[in-house]
Amino acid sequence: MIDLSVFIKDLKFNNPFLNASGVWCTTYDEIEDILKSEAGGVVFKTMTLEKRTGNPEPRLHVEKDFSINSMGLPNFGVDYYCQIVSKLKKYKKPLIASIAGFKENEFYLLAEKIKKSDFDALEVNLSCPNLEGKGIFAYDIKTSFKILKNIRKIFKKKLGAKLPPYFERETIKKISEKIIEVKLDFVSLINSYPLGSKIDIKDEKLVIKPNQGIGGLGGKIIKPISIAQVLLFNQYFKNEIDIIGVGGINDAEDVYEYILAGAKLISIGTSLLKGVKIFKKIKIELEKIIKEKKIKNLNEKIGLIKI
Ligand code: RRO
Repeated sequence: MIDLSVFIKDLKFNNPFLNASGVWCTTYDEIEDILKSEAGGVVFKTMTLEKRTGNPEPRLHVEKDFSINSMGLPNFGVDYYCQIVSKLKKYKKPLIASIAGFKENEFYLLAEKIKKSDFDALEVNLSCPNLEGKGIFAYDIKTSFKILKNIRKIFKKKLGAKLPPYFERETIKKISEKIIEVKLDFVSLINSYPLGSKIDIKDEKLVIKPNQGIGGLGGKIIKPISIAQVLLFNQYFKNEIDIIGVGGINDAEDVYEYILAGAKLISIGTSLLKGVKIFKKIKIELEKIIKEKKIKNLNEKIGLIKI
């Protein structure tokens, strides 16, 4: 038996595989499917204070190498998730809440509710690309860190942030330093690339409807973007903050690449759209790689890229 377990501080995951928030994690049944699968834990759909139906359809387009979504945060509202989380404790896997506010104060109200619930960890989603008329919080660094600093005072369990891609090394250095200062436990890198679009030339139409047909880009084609973010953040974190790598993971070679770049856990988004069997496939493949490479534990390879 190969030991795939990993820890974020004292929170144990039997293996490093999670879903990316948003995929297969909105309804009770979907969340339970993930917990019954080979996944090491579950991240819930990003929740808001009130229930939301999200953006108009069509709002998701999937192809072999990419997906474009403009879901617009459909979810049942924080109270629903805080209620069902207690029933899901029996699976004995980490249960991670994901929250997003439209205004600063909403983040604090959400964090207070999560604090009183049975969630094991909280991911603050600062990077939703699909809210009409709203920017991405994470690109407003001052407000983002005010929010994270205040949530850190409220929420004492494992706390992380979901970030978008950044475009300059200096920005990543500055943000990394602030994350260490605020004492986050983890970051998820990255949310979907914010501006993606596709036109179907047959009917000369945009494939998704909301936001001028432009939405978050995910899947295989964003993997190099995400790997570079993980490499840079890991370099600046100096082992103080754990990284969850997200973007274009479809097999165990992708997982291994993220581990070498500096991720401790990985989340699967676009490839999970076809169902939770992906977790078993990736686990079997990863065990094979570990045997072939004759390593004892994945932890010994985190960030150990040769230059
Ligand atoms: O619901 C969405 O439109 C959505 C969210 Br909250 C997110 O964080 N990332 C994404 O690609 N879509």
